[in-house]
Amino acid sequence: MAMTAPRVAILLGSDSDRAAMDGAVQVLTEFGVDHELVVASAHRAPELLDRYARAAEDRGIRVLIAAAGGAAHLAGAVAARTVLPVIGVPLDATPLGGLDALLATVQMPPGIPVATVSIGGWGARNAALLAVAMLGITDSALRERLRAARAKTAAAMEAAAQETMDRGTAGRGS
Ligand code: RP5
Repeated sequence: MAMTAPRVAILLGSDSDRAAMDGAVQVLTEFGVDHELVVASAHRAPELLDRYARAAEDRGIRVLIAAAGGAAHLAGAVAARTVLPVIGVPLDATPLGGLDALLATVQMPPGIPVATVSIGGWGARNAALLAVAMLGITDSALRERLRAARAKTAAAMEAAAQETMDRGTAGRGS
């Protein structure tokens, strides 16, 4: 673990969660947001997780993304140890398809919140986009990059819809 930290940390419950979080790494990289990825299981390495979560703020981390499958207490365990915002990504790692992790992550009792996103790859991307939006509160350049990315997506959809309508008009003839 580096002494000076990036702004976003992605915590994984297991090394086997790595591929599921590729989308988060991709989004953060696209937005130029420095990040680190750490495997720190809440139940298999509780002391590592404890040290990591408690040190995060002083190291300069501003948002934590915690991804885990099964009885996914990782995000809640992290949130209990820091006042930084924690985004939980429930992963599909068991025959229950991620519903187990979703319920474990989203159903935090009042007092210690976890911002829970959708299961698996969708959640991975959305967690990173939410982290970008959170950092954008104080980083106006990043906020503008997020605005531009959304405008680009909307413009691409407008163009595709227009093309479909044009094709339909051409198909009907005059
Ligand atoms: C959870 O159990 C991890 O987050 C992972 O999704 C799941 C399986 O972990 P491994 O047995 O593959 O290490 O703690």
